[in-house]
Amino acid sequence: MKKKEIKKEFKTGYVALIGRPNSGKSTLLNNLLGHKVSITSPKPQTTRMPIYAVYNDERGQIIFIDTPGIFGKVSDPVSKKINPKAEEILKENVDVIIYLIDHSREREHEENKIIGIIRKINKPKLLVFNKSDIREPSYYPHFAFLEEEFNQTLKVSALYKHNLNLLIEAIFNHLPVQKEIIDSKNPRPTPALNMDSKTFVAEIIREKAFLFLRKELPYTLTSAVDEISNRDNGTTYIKARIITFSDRYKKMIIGDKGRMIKEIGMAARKELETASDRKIFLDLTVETNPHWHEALL
Ligand SMILES: Nc1nc2c(ncn2[C@@H]2O[C@H](COP(=O)(O)OP(=O)(O)OP(=O)(O)O)[C@@H](O)[C@H]2O)c(=O)[nH]1
Ligand SMILES: [Mg+2]
Repeated sequence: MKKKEIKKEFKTGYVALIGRPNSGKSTLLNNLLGHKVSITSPKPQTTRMPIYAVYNDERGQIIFIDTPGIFGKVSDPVSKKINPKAEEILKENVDVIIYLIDHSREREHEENKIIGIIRKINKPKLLVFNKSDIREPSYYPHFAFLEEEFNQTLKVSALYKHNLNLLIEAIFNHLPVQKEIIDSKNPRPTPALNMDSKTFVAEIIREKAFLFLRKELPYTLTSAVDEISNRDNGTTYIKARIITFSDRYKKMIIGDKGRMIKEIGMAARKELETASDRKIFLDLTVETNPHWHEALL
């Protein structure tokens, strides 16, 4: 049998998004793809595990890997689990590295730590300054010395989708010519390659908890979905939990007269209804488990 011919110049490969927490990696991924794959929030350490998602166009196929932000100080048990993950990804099968920098933040030891990690890797690297919509403060000159170490430098705004087409073009310029890795003709059940529906819904709930809860509370919690079922009356029933370290946190997440958990649940439900175009009944409770972080992969 004749082997499937590789389309000329069709390029594919794995592209890792690396950077400090809050630099905008997940926002960039969602807006490059044009749909939500990875949750985002103004709080650092929102992404807790690498997320794989596919971009396809006539030039080829990019498998993006969103990673948890690399941070300097590691003290709590959740951070200890999350922090090594991006570095582990870089040791895997990655074809291009995108180092995303928020130019509106000073270069401190955290950023220097990431520079040290990326320097050791001998692969095509793109230096991407994000948040170009922010004029001041700006610390571009702090990072200018890096330009010669990278294959290409770009300025983008992930949030306002500025220059994202240039970024895709730059990525394709550095990917190898080879046939597609993921079958693009078969529609996928979930937005990310490595997330099932329950995990994706749990992530949406966690995002809303990150948005509404103040201070350190987001770092005390995780979320889990136990059931998703389509009912005869046309609604989808979802049973989910927010799990936190102690009863004290549980009380705060529930809030006065249950107001906080109601707000989190309502925001999650609205987003899920828009995404699925179905009416959702979200049964959301809060529970205490001081050991939940041990299950983090
Ligand atoms: N002004 C502006 N804000 C942005 C831009 N990109 C991202 N943000 C904001 O920056 C914050 C962090 O974005 P995320 O995408 O969650 O950042 P991240 O790098 O994935 O963070 P971690 O998952 O914690 O590592 C959010 O409030 C975003 O809305 C941008 O281009 N301009
Ligand atoms: Mg993220």
